[in-house]
Amino acid sequence: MSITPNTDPYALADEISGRHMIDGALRPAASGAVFNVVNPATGSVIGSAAEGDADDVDAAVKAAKRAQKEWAALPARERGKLITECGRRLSDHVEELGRLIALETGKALRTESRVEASVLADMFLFYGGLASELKGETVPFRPDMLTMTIRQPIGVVGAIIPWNVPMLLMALKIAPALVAGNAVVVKSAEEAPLTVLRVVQIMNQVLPAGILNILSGYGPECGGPLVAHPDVGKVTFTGSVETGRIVTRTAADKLIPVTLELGGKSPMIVMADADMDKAIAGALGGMRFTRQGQSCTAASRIFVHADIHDAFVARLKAAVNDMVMGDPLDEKTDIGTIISPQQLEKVKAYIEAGEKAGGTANRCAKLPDDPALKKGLFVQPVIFTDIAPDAPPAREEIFGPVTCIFRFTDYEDALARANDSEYGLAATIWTRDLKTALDASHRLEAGFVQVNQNLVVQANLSYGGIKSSGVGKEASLEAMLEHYTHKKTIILNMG
Ligand code: TXE
Repeated sequence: MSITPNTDPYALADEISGRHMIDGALRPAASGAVFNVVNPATGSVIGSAAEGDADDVDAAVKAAKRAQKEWAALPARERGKLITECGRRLSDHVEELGRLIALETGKALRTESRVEASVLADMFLFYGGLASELKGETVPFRPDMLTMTIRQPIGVVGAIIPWNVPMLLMALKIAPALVAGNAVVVKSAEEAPLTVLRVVQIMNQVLPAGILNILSGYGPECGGPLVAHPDVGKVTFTGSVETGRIVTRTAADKLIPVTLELGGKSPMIVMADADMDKAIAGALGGMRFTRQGQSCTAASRIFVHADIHDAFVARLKAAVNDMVMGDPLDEKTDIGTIISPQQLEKVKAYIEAGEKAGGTANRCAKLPDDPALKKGLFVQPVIFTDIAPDAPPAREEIFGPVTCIFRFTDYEDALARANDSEYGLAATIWTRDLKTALDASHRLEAGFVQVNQNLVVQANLSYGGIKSSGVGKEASLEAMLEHYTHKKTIILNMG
């Protein structure tokens, strides 16, 4: 049986509203409670989500626990084939999922939402093909002994995801966890519960019931009990540093492992010898203004050599001024909306604080004048110049379309300032000099350093931060082996 794609996002939002996916079936919250899902471009309600609590968590974890043993007993390649089939089915739904996520999160369809939907399937195709890598080793010991290691699944994995790139961030967690033989219970973000529910619904056409469950609900009421549930053996979380700490404390009481992907304040260093065209394109991509800066790897601190600083700023401002803000579903739109009124207030407060601290807020692009969007959560992207390095927008994660540009003359100084952050997720350097590129690659304090380019997450490359940006890696074979299995040592004494 396969679900027919529905590219009318309003009809689809209505169709899948108000339910969790537990044990292979869409069902309402045990309490019957729901909360509204709002289109951030208009402020109108597009549907509802089940408001999960500890009872729903318990039902989902019980279903997962029941189903996991049989799933783990399947030959790994059989599981891999099913996950590959999920990837194929999801690739038939790119347009549908892209439109729904645009409606739900306000990310522009052409520049962001369709892209997220199209890379989603790839994550499942990648991990599906890695099933045969779930292998151990034999260790020479004595001729009458066989000493070996095997990889075993953890059991039930709890995955808590945010709203900024919910489909992809969910896939980074569930694809390796499922291939490794675990069952998963996902807790979606309250701001974006519908598209990920649809993804799980599509996957449940292929997977045995109970292997992949998803709950919607608020953090402390639904995410909290998921982390605390005695039958959840591992938690994987993407979100804020603050919540990451709460999740880790609960996990510590249970002595279970956690993977954390938290925030960032990623630096970009542009040397005087950089290829200006490439650096401008890199800054445009890195700032993620098309996602309203709502990205953990956003290049939110740009250090530009004094020789090229003014030209760089002028070109960057001109490029952002050319971007079109508007209805996320309109193909002409480059930049959509902020996710929620709370986030909008937070972004505005940072802009104000930066101006109070003496920074120059260069507001770029034009706010949409369509009356239908007058309640939309739009904010003009801001490029701060001449801002003090200790002003709040220069140090804290904003998660909005705000970047700070600083001038430097000395490479060592730029490097020290780039590293002067509590975060360490991503960093880029732009130069034609190989020695500087290599030196910076080694010395930049980040989990992911790129030279003269700005790639997004790749399925086969480790991704994750150091310092307050997280614990553990996602993507790649390593994530599946290290974070979703444990290594068992077996010694057979035949003497
Ligand atoms: O994050 P939260 P929010 C950063 C970004 C943003 C800020 C706040 O700076 O402005 O965090 O965003 C669930 N137990 N990032 O409030 O609260 C919650 O329901 C268990 C960076 O959205 O961390 C949601 O599913 N779970 C980040 C998820 O945690 C709890 C992406 C994330 O929400 C919980 C998102 C609890 N007590 C925000 N409380 C990135 N690294 O990309 C909340 N949750």
